[in-house]
Amino acid sequence: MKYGMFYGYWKRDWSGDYLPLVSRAKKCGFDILAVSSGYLVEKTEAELDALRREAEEWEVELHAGFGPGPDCNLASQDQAVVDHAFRYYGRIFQVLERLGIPYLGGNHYSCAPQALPLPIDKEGDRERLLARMDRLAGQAGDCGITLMMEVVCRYEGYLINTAEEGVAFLKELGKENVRLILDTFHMNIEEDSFSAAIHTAGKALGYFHTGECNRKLPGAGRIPWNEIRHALRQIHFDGPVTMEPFILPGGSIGNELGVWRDLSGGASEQEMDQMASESLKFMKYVLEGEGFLPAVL
Ligand SMILES: [Mn+2]
Repeated sequence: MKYGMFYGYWKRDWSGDYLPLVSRAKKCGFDILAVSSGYLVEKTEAELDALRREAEEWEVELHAGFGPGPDCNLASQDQAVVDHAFRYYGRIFQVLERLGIPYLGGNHYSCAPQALPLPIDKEGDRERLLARMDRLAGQAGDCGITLMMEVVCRYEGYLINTAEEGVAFLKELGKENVRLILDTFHMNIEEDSFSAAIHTAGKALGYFHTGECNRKLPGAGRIPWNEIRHALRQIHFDGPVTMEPFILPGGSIGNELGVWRDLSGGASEQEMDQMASESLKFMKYVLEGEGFLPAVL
């Protein structure tokens, strides 16, 4: 099983400054560094090649996510927006192929509901998205990329908020290279049961995101890790597990994600790394250890 960290843990501002984080992730024990593809498409070929070399040298896998804004909304009724979205995704796929990144994770290929005029046409958007995801999956497949559609909560999405909605969408779509991401932070808001949601996702579950209810590091809060661990084992999940903690206030990350207090406890850079390592040990114990879970954080 491979474990990752989303780069935003270490940053106060969104940025494409991924190079120094490759070795940092490795030194904390992670196999994967997850980055945002929106910045990757801005990089030169030389910068991309340097990032790939760094990742190879440190034996760190790079994974990527994308959170489309309204200008890249594949469910849009505006053909110009859809054309732009396909062109933009095309650029992302090219970059991911160059970096050897096998997955593109992300919201759900629409955009956040706050970015859209009300009322939202959920049924219409879903129909439009189905047709366009079919084409997008083909485009991704040509580059060897699997699309990981993330099930997100009501504050970040409106088309797929639960595992049940995700599985129903994938069933209608019928594409092998489109799978689901479940995220404990979002599940905590939308799902009746963590265990039932994981069983509902079953084989469609390709990727798992972890974080506490307040987006602290896994193990620092009250997410029911024992229940999650049993359910993941029962469905024989063996995909990547990447944590997405956000604990630093201020900057564009803190402001966008609502981190209004210092959840790090005033941690130094070194303490941030130590906490990440401890949380990773906890995560490995959740997924692969035996016996009852210890409280480690
Ligand atoms: Mn997530």
